[in-house]
Amino acid sequence: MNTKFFSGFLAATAVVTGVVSQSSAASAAALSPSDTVWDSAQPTILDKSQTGFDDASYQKYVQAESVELPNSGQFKLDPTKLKLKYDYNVSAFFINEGAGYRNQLAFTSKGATNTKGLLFKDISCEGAGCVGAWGGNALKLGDSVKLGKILAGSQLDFSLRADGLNRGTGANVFGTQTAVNEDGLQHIVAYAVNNRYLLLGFEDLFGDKNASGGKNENSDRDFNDTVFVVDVGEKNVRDLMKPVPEPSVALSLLGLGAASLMLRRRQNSTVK
Ligand SMILES: [Ca+2]
Ligand SMILES: [Ca+2]
Ligand SMILES: [Ca+2]
Repeated sequence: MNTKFFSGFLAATAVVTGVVSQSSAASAAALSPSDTVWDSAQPTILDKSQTGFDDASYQKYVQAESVELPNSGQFKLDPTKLKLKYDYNVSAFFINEGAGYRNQLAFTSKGATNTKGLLFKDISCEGAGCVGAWGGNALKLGDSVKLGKILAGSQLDFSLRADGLNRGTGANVFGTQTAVNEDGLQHIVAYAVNNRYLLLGFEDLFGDKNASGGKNENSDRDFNDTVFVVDVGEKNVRDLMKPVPEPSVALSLLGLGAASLMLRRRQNSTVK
């Protein structure tokens, strides 16, 4: 376990409130745990030597394990409103996973392009650079899958089947719509990074922080359980950044440096 390599979702300034505007976009709902998409074969994975994608610069946004997520300092997006204004051949890139669960990730596109598909069937990562070592070694940092060409006017959405590889149809599925998640909680954060890529992080544990009993899983709310980047093209990213910028996320590079130093000194913390 090498959490010291990860400087975390940084920024000592603003704390994520767990509130990303969740109004509207009712059309986007999480896939059900029994959706056939989860039974699909793993789509072709391209590694970073094939795509030229550099995951290294995104590892600093991977939150230290079990530490509640502060703000990334990047531009926060509403993950329920990832609507593309321009056609683009979209890809998703695996950044890291701080999760013992064997999570699965899928997407939907609604609108001009109506489709859905599995992205990663077994989100497990062991070895150099991985947050943990909990079994499974299906992905390497920077591995990617193509979503295909998504036409302008389509809305992208993402669903996580938590520990779906083990739990199958009995697993929880968390999506971007807080109100639709069974625990009524936010399970994904989304940022625009460097005005160029979307960075998303899922929380895979059911329930509120440290809640137990019932379906609760003593969640840490660290939102690092599946961290991935989506390439929708720079023009789409800039378009998504247009509405309602949040003053609280004014970029603080000084804060970033300080947080990185502090977190590099952090010793291993409890694994969730
Ligand atoms: Ca975690
Ligand atoms: Ca895992
Ligand atoms: Ca977690």
